Amino acid sequence: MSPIITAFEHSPDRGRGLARDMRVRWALEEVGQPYDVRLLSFQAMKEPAHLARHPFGQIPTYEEGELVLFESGAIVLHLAERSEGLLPCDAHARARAITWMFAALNTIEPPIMELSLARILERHETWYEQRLPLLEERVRKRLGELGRSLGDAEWLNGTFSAGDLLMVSVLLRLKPSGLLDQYPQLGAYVARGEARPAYQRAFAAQWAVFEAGSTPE
Ligand code: GTB
Repeated sequence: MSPIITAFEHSPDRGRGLARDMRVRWALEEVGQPYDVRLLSFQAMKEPAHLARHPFGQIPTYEEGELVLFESGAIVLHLAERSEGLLPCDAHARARAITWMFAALNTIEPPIMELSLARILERHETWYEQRLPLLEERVRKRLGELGRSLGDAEWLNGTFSAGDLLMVSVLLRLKPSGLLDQYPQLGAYVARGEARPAYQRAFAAQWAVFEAGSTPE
């Protein structure tokens, strides 16, 4: 039986692939694992059936028989550990790839999320214009450091890994802000991720959900 993931029935990102089921879909596509999707309304996400899968009532979750996981990073790590293609075999290279997974989620994603949430939720606050440069500067600092670390390499750790999958997923959230355009090397890195056939298949799958749910004008 195929594993089941959960995703938004109506994603607020309107099919742009920014919700966190996208990284799980991408990982499933990279390892060639077919999967089913349970689409949830915001209300269903807070009901007992889903809270039994996810203590915080969020998406994505992952069900594989008796095993139920939440947290997109943990799901991607689980998939990467039990398949080939997302983590190198060499022990040191594998540990470094996992380090990049944590770096994506713990060091790069938080300032990007803060900026992104401010742009969406705080736009009309009196202090928004004052706070924005501070939030952007925090993101720029990390982008500069990440760019230096990537250098001229194609991927962060030699070959493509789950570290790149999560890092590209996190950086994609910056697209609407235009900040990524100031770091051409990182822009090219993100474009390489987006060009991967597995990414394209995952994107098309979540786009199909958006299209099916949108009413024609
Ligand atoms: N740390 C968890 C993980 O990585 O899995 C975070 C999961 C999470 O934030 N899930 C969000 C959710 O379920 C969806 S992805 N939110 C509903 C709730 O908390 O009640 C976050 C997200 C939402 C919308 C956009 N967007 O519109 O662009 C992008 C990302």
